[in-house]
Parts: sequence; C-alpha cells; structure tokens
Amino acid sequence: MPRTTRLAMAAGLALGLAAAAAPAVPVLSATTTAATTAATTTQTRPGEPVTAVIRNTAGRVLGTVHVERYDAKKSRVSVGMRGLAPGFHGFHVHAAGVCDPRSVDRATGSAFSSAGSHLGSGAHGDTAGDMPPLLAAADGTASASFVTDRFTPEQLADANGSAFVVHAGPDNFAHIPDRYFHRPDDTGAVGPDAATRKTGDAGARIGCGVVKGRG
Ligand SMILES: [Cu+2]
Repeated sequence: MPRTTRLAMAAGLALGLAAAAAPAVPVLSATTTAATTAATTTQTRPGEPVTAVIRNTAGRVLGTVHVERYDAKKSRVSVGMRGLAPGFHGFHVHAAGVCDPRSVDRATGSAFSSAGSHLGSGAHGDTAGDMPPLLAAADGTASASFVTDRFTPEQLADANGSAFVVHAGPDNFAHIPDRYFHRPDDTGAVGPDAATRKTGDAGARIGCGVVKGRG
C-alpha cells in the first residue's frame, strides 16, 4: 500500500476516534495508531485510563482501545480499528492479560486462547466482559465509543491484567428464543450449545490487545 494511502487511513481512524470520544480523551495520534511498537501500557495509578493495542495473529496492529473513568461507577470505552472484514464482530474483555497468537484452543482452533474466558462470571451476555459488537465498514474500519458500568480501568488492570478480544463474526449474546430449543441432547441440554453459550457464536479470536496487570 502506498505510504500516502496508509497515512490517510490512519488519519481517518484517528479522526473517527476523536469524534466518538469525549473531549477529555487524549486523541491517539495517527503515528501511534499506524506504527506503534508498544504492545501494552501499564496503569501506574488507580483511576488512570488504560489503553490496549489490538494486534492480529500475525502481529499487525488493528487498532486501539482506550478506557477511562466516565463517572464514579462508569467507564467510557473508545475503540478505533482497521483491517477488519466488513460487518459485525464480537468484542469482549477476556480475563487474562496474555495475547499469544500461538496458544490455540483445541476445541475451536482459535488463536489467543491465552486470554482466557470472559471477564467476570455469569452467562454470556451478562458477564462483565460483554460489550457491544464492533461494526466494520466496507473499508474495514470500525469506530465506537460507549459507556459501561460493568468494569473500571482499575479492574482491567488488576493483578493478571485483561485482554480486549475481537472475534471473526457477529455475537448473538446467547440470545436464543425458546422456539429454537430442541429435545434434550446426549448431555441432557435443551438450549443453546456450548459455542453459543460461550461466545455467542462469534467464532475465532482474530485480534487481541493486552491491558497489563499490576501484579
Ligand atoms: Cu470473546
């Protein structure tokens, strides 16, 4: 890709992030987004924002996620991404701050198994790590900003950190209406299967970004 095109893409991404974020958010520069080599940032004081750089399995930077305090109980999450397949992508916080593309889940064949399961406990859709899916445009860019009361920057930067994970496909949040329930299978289960209950059928983990832990 010509350098000018790359810079234009990076600038567009930075603008998208700036437009979506609150004025207090430091805007990530085009240079940082396009060519950063830093894999992680560390929260040095409780309450400080945290940033994760999302990379694909080949190590290429897909974008950044920035989390800051919104008020006493809520956090604002700002995302800027590029190089995604157009359409929706499941997007979650996973519980371990380790993004190893070579750690492959035996059951699903997905990379980044090292990031562990979703942050928090409960059924998929109700865990602390469940977030709105990303919507990638035809040019592969996605930009989002939302507020959640399910985690704080401090909780993300706990002893073992956490990881922002982008999935290959859409997330149904295990929201399967009763009319789709089937007769009991071998295990006696009558509802959604394991893949639906675990990731909402969002498929493989295609991007991962570490929030480094304090421990
Ligand atoms: Cu996930």
